[in-house]
Amino acid sequence: MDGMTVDYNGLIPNNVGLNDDARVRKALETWYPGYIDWWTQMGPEGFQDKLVYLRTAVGVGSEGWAKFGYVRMPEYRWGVLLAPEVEGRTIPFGAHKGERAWQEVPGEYRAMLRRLLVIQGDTEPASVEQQRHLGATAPSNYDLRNLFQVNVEEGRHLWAMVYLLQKYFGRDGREEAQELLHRRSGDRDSPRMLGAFNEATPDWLSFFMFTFFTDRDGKMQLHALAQSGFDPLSRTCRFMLTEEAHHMFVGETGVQRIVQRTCEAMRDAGIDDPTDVERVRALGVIDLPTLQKKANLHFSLTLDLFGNEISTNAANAFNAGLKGRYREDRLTDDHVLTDATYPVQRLKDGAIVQEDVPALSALNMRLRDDFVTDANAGVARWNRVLERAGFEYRLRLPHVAFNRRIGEFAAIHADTQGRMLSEQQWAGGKETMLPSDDDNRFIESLMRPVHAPGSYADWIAPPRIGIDNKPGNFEYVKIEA
Ligand code: BYC
Ligand code: FE
Ligand code: FE
Repeated sequence: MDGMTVDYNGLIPNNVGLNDDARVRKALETWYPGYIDWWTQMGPEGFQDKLVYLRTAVGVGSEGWAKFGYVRMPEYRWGVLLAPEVEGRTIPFGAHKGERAWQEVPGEYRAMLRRLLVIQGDTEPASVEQQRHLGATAPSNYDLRNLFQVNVEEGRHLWAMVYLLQKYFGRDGREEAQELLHRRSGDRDSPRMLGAFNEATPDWLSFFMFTFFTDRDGKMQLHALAQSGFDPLSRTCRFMLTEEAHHMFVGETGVQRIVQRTCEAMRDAGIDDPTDVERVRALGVIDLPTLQKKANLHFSLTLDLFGNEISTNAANAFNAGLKGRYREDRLTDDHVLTDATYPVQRLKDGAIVQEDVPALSALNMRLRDDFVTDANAGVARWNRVLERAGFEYRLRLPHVAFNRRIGEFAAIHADTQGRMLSEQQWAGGKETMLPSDDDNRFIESLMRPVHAPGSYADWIAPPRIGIDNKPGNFEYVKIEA
């Protein structure tokens, strides 16, 4: 096998030569029934027996890596896919910079690496659990299919981490792989590891915001891990990123289509003031201030996923050569950073100030800043819809101190502009910045399923083009079959 094509002959499609690796193949085959149990219990509710037009990876090269076809989700071919090996790759950063990339786990960093894999792995099934009820209220057959595509790929991302754990971490790895199937999003006794993955995703606006913001944390973290000196991790993440692009597409275009529909409805009704919430809602579309509040919520929850402003974990992972920066290979500094500083927004004597701190300890913030830049580009594309429709209203990302539970700003209240608020001001003003019960009830009232091919719920515009260039009335999920 050349490593570019995927072997589909065994139970587990792969391009890692599982056929010749009896130990790992057996470990994965032993894990498989538990995975299917988890998928059946915690994966998409309903629709498991329906044919869904899904893409499946058939190769890992940059062109034509996927094929589309109807599959029942439990029969999806989840596989182990690594991007092609780069000949002579060296460790791109940290204390081991320039040494040959590791093909085996460096003993001294075993625990650190295992922790990174487990945290990464834990988020993947968590998101599937969070999204499991959404099929019942999908705004179209097209959106239903996209939800399931994201879900099966997050399932595959779990496989990706489980493969690394089982291949490189022996018994500990097998135990961690079991634990990944046992924790549950939002569970009191055995929750998922990171905060945002224990929140509910109750409606489709939340889903689109989640895939826009939270999957984008996935993108940033995967980029940082794709730089890893541990080559199997790098190759795994590089391939995961090709799938991740679709998740970001689903989120960005989902919100964009909502904005578009709201603008059309306001135009048709002669509404010039988008903040006239009652009138806009009476049209059966989502008003822009509520979209803004949902964005505020999901942005702030996602910022928490970047960890603390100052982090020795992050410095250690970088020094060790395990987790790099976003596009480390395109940066032009020394890639060691022992003498560098980085500006970080901090809380000092009760005020938010920018402070230069040692760059190594600020790596979480650097990645978070790259995330904010990346997210802002998407927000600008939403705003172009508003601009074209002739509205002055703009969506914007809130200040990083707003609504935080991790890091320095967890200790204070701030508004979306970063102005500090007293407990009382926060309690009084919260509902103007975050979705209120009333807002959530309104969104919920719109969540009625539209499953007929080519039809769309009234609050969302159809996509410009179909998946795999299919026509508008294509039946992506065969509801009757
Ligand atoms: N919730 O030194 P610090 C994705 C803990 S998303 C709970 O700042 P560090 C996806 C932290 O664990 C990408 N606990 O931490 C998206 C630490 O605990 P210990 C997921 C938190 O390590 C959508 C302590 O606080 N991948 O793929 O620098 C759908 C000290 O903090 C949180 C990764 O995250 C939190 N939010 O940074 C599907 C990559 N934040 O060890 C999938 C791997 C911090 O002292 N993970 N803590 O007990 C990492 O690189 C790092 O673990 C983190 C945290 C960036 C998450
Ligand atoms: Fe993922
Ligand atoms: Fe994703």
